[in-house]
Amino acid sequence: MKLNTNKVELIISAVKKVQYPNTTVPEIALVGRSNVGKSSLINKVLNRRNFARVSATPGKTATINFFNIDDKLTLVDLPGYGYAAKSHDEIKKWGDRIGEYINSRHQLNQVILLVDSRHKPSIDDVNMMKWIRQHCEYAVVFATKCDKISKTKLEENLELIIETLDLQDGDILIPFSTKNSECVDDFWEYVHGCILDDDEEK
Ligand SMILES: Nc1nc2c(ncn2[C@@H]2O[C@H](COP(=O)(O)OP(=O)(O)OP(=O)(O)O)[C@@H](O)[C@H]2O)c(=O)[nH]1
Ligand SMILES: [Mg+2]
Repeated sequence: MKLNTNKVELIISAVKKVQYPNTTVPEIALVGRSNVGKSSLINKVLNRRNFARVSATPGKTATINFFNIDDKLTLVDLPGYGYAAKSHDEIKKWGDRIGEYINSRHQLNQVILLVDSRHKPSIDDVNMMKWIRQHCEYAVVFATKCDKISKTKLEENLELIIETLDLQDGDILIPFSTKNSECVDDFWEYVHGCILDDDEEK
């Protein structure tokens, strides 16, 4: 199944569950720390400049944004977690918002965890991975901003990510950078191989 990535639209920016769209196609959600590059990845793979809103200030994405890709796939941009400068109440509200979505969304095929390729995954990332282990067949992790470190350092850090998140055979770990178009191909290759074509077989 081929996807027309020029045919994309924002379905809704949702806050509450009642606002989630009633879709029937496979869905992929991106989770990760605030500022890790979730919205940037969506813009890059869709070849749009500011479709999903990006900011150098953490905490940019406050709503759950559902993108319709060619009526065949829904990509979901979630608010980031772990942004310390927000008030406790706000952090809780956002955590609840992400929790409500991932725990109730039956359309969800895969939650992709994004971690910064320059750093050791945080305790929040490790907790997120525990959720993924319980709910997904295998884990999918994108290591973002890999243009910001050397190849050698990247190799080293990928090992650290594997270790910290306890990645296993069958899990997927893909380095990603918005500066490298090959990463776009890697993303779509994963989506086709694991989500769309796999779904057709069922
Ligand atoms: N150099 C480089 N910068 C990146 C990359 N991905 C994201 N950034 C930058 O990182 C910052 C944060 O990116 P966002 O896409 O807004 O991050 P987010 O995960 O959506 O953040 P929240 O919405 O706060 O959860 C922006 O300044 C981006 O330009 C990358 O691959 N390479
Ligand atoms: Mg964002």
